Amino acid sequence: MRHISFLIVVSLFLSVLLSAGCTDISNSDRYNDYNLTLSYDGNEKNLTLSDLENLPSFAGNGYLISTVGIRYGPLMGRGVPLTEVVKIMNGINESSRLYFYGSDGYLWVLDYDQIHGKEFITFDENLTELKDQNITPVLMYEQDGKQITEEDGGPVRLALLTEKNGIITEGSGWVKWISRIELH
Ligand SMILES: Nc1nc2c(c(=O)[nH]1)N[C@H]1C(S)=C(S)[C@@H](COP(=O)(O)O)O[C@H]1N2
Ligand SMILES: [Mo]
Repeated sequence: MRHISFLIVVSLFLSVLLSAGCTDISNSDRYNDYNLTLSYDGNEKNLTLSDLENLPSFAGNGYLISTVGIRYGPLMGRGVPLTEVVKIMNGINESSRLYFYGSDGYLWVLDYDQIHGKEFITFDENLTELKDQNITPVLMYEQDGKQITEEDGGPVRLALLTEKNGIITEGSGWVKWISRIELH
């Protein structure tokens, strides 16, 4: 009897240890195994999270509103400007579009002007539309100084950042869990 309870205690202890270990491993795996595919002119190039972190970055303010009016932010984001990403894809022209895919299959498309930060719909905090705001769209890998949580769309999320604060952008462009970008 003593042996049996000892075994139960040991196996309980082991299973707690293992499951704790697994959560840690699977969480950091999401970042270590992260792979972004760039598809352009018949080529495919894969980038890791550290590849992205080693590219030129932009840090700025982010603030989004969902279609049902939920606000996320204000936040500080850092990421690779899309103008840097398209350099890796051998550049773009005025009829180019970028297709951003989330790992859940979500798709959002930006045209040439938007890749350069123009023609986004923006609002102030009273939701009055603001014209001609400069946006810097980035592949965001850091939010408020930390890696982005899975819930917030990490490891990498498309973010519409601004130098000024208090500028609200539409949430639909903030593609979570970016896994693939195609140039069309
Ligand atoms: N991958 C992915 N990204 C996404 C979405 C999605 O369904 N999948 N929803 C978008 C929309 S419509 C909004 S408003 C914001 C916030 O959505 P949430 O409230 O579902 O987080 O994320 C955007 N990014
Ligand atoms: Mo939305």
